[in-house]
Amino acid sequence: MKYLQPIILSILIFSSLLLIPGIKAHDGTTFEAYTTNAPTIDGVINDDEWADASTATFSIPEGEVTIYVMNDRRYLYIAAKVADNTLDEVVNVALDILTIDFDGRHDGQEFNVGEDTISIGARNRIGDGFVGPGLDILDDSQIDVDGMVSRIGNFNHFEISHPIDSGDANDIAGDYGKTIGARFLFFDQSGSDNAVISVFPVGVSAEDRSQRLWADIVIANPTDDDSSGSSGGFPITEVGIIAVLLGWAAYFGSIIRKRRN
Ligand SMILES: [Ca+2]
Ligand SMILES: [Ca+2]
Ligand SMILES: [Ca+2]
Ligand SMILES: [Ca+2]
Repeated sequence: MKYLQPIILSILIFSSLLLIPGIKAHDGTTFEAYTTNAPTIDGVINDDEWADASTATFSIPEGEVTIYVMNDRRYLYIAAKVADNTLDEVVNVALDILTIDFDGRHDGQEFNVGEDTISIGARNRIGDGFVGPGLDILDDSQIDVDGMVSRIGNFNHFEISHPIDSGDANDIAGDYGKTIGARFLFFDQSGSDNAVISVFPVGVSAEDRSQRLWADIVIANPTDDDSSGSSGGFPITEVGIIAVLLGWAAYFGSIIRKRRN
């Protein structure tokens, strides 16, 4: 059985390589931002409401795209300001769409069965789907997406929200501090002869299933105090008990004084 030893050894080395975090190399972009102010999902990216977000800017054929990512205690918020000369909305023929595909397991492997994908398109068509058994995208039975898009100047503004943990097996199951892989797909079908799909991170393809070079989203830890229950100093109940005790002390004090007189 001596010949088995090199085989077992190489299996051990290979599996330990798989466990080294550095191996699941994503592209190096990390979005991580907490906000205490939930943005209004109305298809208008106001600088104020997205001031806390992590951003990335890159070029597409028609100009620039800026991506915004942040989370609060319940939701992941994503927005994109996309240079585009039209907001196309011919249903099923020419739609401008923002799609985000997730690597929920953050394994950097393949975009595979069960993984989460969300989208917001022209006419405010929202999508919450998953990779089906045939590797096609199917709709979730539980839709956990809110989103809107509008056109401002020469830009399309996409805003979308998705729960950190919806409880749906076909969605990301995030938690504070957890890292999730993501790629952002921008479908632009300006005119019938000019369909473009731009992808972030740059260099990632829309067709390739490999998640190796996707970006990272870290679900940021809350920076605000959870002030429910005991708000700084004395909890309400203790203040109440002290007030009652002082009241009784004053009452007995007055009785004692009366008896002495
Ligand atoms: Ca808004
Ligand atoms: Ca367009
Ligand atoms: Ca869902
Ligand atoms: Ca989903």
